[in-house]
Amino acid sequence: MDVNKLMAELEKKHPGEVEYLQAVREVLESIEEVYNQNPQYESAKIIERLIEPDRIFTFKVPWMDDEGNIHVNLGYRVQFNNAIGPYKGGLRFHPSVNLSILKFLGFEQIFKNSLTTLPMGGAKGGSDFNPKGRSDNEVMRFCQAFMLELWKHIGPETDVPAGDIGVGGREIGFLFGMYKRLARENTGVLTGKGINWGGSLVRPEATGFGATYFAKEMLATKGTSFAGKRVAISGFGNVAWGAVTKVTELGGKVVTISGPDGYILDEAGISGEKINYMLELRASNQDIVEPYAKKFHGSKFVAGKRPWEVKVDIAMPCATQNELGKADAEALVKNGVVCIAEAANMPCTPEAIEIFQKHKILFAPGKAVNAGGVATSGLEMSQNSMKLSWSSEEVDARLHQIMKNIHEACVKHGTEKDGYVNYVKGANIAGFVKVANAMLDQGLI
Ligand code: NDP
Ligand code: 2IT
Repeated sequence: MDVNKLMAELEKKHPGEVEYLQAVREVLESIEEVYNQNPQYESAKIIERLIEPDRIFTFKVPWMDDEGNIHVNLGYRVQFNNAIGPYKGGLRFHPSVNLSILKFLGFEQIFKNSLTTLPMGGAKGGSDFNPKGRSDNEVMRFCQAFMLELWKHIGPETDVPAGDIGVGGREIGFLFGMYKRLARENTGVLTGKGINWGGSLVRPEATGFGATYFAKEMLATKGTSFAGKRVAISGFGNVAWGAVTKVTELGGKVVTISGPDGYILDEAGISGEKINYMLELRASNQDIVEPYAKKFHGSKFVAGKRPWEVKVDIAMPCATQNELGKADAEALVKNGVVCIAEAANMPCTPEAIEIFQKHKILFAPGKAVNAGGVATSGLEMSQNSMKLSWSSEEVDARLHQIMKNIHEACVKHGTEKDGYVNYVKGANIAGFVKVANAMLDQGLI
């Protein structure tokens, strides 16, 4: 495989799709060696078949706001690969959403889902709809209009969407209600459902909890743990909330969260009622963290900055892609960081990752660290199929075991000659091999 040649061709076909090209390059560079050792992959053109989505649906979403004004947004579903199971992946509602972002997310989802060991293919979707400042009724009308088109392309054995940025329990409810009405069936076609209508316990917490379990395993390879460690977290959404909760439970002290307006520094640690307040802050739909500093004395708001300048032992980016760049990585390293676990999807730029790896610091990529979210979606699908529900202890125990297994797979495939674990390589190889072999088994389709 010639990575640069493949990338040049891809760039020619999809100029300007920066995030998608970034995600593909990372995977190709990681798997190059394994690919070249297995000529059957090359002769079946596995890479060329894997880097293009199976299909993309694009549609308009017209909806009416509370004042009677009409808006038209764009809706998408990218069905990337279903070699190991039905298409599976979240929906993102954010004004920045475009095809490049959804293709990067759908591509990463293939390998992430493969790592979970559960039968799920890769997909992603969403809209450039901005939920900021919208009422519940507006969000409902938007979700209904979105589903009016999406429902034709999904189904419990075909494609199972879930949440992502801007899509949480409320939105899944509105989407599910409309799907049910259109399809005239009550199936687990979305995950992240409410607990009274087919949802799984622990799904809301799963991404943040899973990320923390994974980071715990990383720290254990160095004989250490969260106890007494200072932790920087970015974002203040679903994933950040889950991570703050579990890190605190394991004895770590979370000193930051952040929003598009800046970050909060709370030297006393974000615990107890402050964690509950994060949910209020998110639900306020205002996109700002500043009110936290007004509510909790002793904490401070740092406007327009990211939390990576704070001296911490562990960093867990939980907001969005490319939110931690070269200068941030340099600052973290200078301040003695020992572990970076990506809880968001692709939050660190390639330049930042290079710095962490050069300094042999524990660093693991989103597709391994945050796989607990989709893994628990997979467990929701299992419970829906059985028409049974498991206790939170049972779901949490399965999630914990899955995260341990993913960590083990990364160590197995990513350990370098000097003993350093390259988790990026490990995750990409372990995720890729299973999908590639499934594609070989199933012939040219
Ligand atoms: P939420 O919508 O609950 O929270 C997203 C957070 O990221 C908010 O704080 C949000 O601020 C911030 N954010 C989003 N876009 C931007 C941007 N362009 N610039 C700055 N900040 C931004 O989403 P989640 O917590 O669910 O998702 C967070 C990350 O975790 C994403 O990368 C997502 O893909 C990933 N993830 C989510 C999973 C899930 O199950 N929910 C599973 C695995 C990964 P605001 O929106 O206010 O701008
Ligand atoms: O990025 C992700 O893995 C998610 N947003 C969760 C996807 C899912 O199907 O639960």
